[in-house]
Amino acid sequence: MSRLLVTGGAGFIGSNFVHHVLDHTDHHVTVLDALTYAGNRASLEGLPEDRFAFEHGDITDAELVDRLVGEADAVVHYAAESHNDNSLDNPRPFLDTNIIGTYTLLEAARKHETRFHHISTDEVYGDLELDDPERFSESTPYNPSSPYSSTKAGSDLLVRAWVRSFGVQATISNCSNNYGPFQHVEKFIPRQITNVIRGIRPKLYGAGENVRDWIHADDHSSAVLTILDRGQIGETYLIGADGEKNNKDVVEQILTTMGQPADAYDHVTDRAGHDLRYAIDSTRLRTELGWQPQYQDFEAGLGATIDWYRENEAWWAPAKDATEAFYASKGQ
Ligand code: NAD
Ligand code: TDX
Repeated sequence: MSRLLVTGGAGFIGSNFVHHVLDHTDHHVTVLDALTYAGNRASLEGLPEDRFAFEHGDITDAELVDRLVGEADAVVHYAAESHNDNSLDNPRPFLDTNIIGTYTLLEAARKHETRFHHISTDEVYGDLELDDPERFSESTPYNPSSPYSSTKAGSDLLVRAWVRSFGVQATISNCSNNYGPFQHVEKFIPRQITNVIRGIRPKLYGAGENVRDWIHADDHSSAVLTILDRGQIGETYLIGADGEKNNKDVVEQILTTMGQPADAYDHVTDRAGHDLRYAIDSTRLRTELGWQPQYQDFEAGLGATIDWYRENEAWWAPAKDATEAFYASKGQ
């Protein structure tokens, strides 16, 4: 049994991870989360009280972080400002949380000699052409495009430096786009599902040719647990499930699954600097650590996600109007 400190555990992927850990292991979990607009305490309801604790606080709070890291056997660091569109509007919180927050955690892990796993993204590698036969791998050079992805790249480099300079026992994973329950309605898939539920036409940026490599959040969780168990200290592992799809196909699939005509969507203003394509080669994780994704069927996973949003309107409704007002102000 281990005591895990999970930062950002009230967010989308962090909460999926907490549920996964409590369902599949006997670890104890403490979540540290600032409950920003993206955090939702309701994503952590019904968890076993003897194995779960919640701390409301900020990862830039060095005193709090020092205490919590000192009490943990391992830190799994999900907390971040995570939305590209917000980073184009106001980059500052991305620097504070993604850079200073990660630094604050690393200093505590260094002091207490605590195992550290850093959650990152494939966006640190920039983007690929649609017809590029190569995919991102552990040796792809960093080339981030947005304020969000540049702060994630910066946080990854801090982790690498703290490993090399101070001997921090850290691993890093860079994952592709996640989908599943508990994702904020600002993100692509939940935005379109909840638009259809509300009778609003889905909104596709630009021509919709951009490709994302989709993985179910539960598969991301099993990969992170695998790296925590068997990952080599100081190493990076890419997480992906061979789920490349362009945005237009995803919107059409949402519409048809929800009983609407496949073309009942609008093209809206494109994202500035919009990355064209992400694609992950997760060979290393599969061959060296023996991980396999369980959700191989995107259509089935998307269908279950649509059902979840239909059944959990009380979870997402409070954020919907403000999110759409923000997008409307940008012509999106
Ligand atoms: P999210 O925005 O849904 O959740 C982020 C969580 O962090 C929220 O609960 C928020 O309250 C918390 N948080 C933010 N700032 C904080 C601070 N200063 N102190 C404490 N808590 C704070 O994000 P997500 O989509 O779940 O992403 C989680 C992690 O996974 C991020 O590091 C992100 O870069 C990475 N990631 C996400 C994806 C994806 O598809 N969403 C893919 C790859 C990697
Ligand atoms: O309304 C929309 N219409 C649209 O066409 C929205 C919100 C998005 N899009 C497009 C932009 C992207 O090509 O859909 C794609 C996915 O957009 P997001 O959900 O914003 O994700 P992305 O920018 O790809 O980043 C996500 O994956 C990597 C996460 O938000 C990041 O945290 C993660 O690092």
